[in-house]
Amino acid sequence: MSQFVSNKKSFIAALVTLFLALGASAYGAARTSGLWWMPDAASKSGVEIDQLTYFIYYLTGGVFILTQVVYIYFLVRYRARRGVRATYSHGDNRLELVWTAIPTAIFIGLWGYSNHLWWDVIHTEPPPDTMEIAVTAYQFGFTFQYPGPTGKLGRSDVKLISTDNIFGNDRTDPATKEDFQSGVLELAVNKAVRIRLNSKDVIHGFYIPQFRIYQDAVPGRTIDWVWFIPTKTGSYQLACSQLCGSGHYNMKADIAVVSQAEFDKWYQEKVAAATNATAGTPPAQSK
Ligand SMILES: [Cu+2]
Repeated sequence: MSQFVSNKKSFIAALVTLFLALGASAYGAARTSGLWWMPDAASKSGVEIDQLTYFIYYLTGGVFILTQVVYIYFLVRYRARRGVRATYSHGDNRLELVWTAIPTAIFIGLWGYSNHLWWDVIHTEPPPDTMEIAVTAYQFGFTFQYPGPTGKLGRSDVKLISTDNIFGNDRTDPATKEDFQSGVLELAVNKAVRIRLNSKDVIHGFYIPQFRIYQDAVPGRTIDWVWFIPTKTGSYQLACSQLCGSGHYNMKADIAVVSQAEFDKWYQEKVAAATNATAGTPPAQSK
């Protein structure tokens, strides 16, 4: 019997070790903040979304602790004891009303708060100087298209999306001719960006944890209501968050949030390279 128990113990120990070893490698990925918490918010609406998350977290955490304390107190205080008769209670309507009304009021308040926040994050029009960037998700990557010097992204249509026209550009629109493409999502800090999101094939996810943004890219549909303001310079990763095929695990793109001056320099280089390519001269050196 003791042999059996000892075998069982070592088996459990081996399992725990295995899980810890697997867990350690899963956490080997680079992180920008603590191990057990969300990465630091790096967008304006991300900070607001975090405030709502923390508010709900501390509210429900407080209620949890309070109810558990009362629960344990009652368990101990009214435990079965020799010589003490149990009493039967029919309940109390006034109490019932109170503990139904308070949570209801809290839930309605949370609905109002989150609805207001969501309106601010998504439905409000972005500032007038917002740059629109087209994003196409495909098996297995993301690609970006920026507006040319006039600042206006050319027209596109999902019906025109094909292998040679991954953004579905409408080539009859003159603005399309000056658009240029990039494999990196280069953004200027504190400058609003609106994305025009398309998928070439299946459903993908446009997911940037640090910006607290997640939006599906759906084939046959252009999604143009997501906008955000990056607030911290740095390198981030755009990841696909919808299981979209065998290469899903590696479907990602780099995001570089840089100063306005650095962005302008990058933008000028890209525009010059695109112009030279159209003119038939070799493109200038660019990132
Ligand atoms: Cu994907």
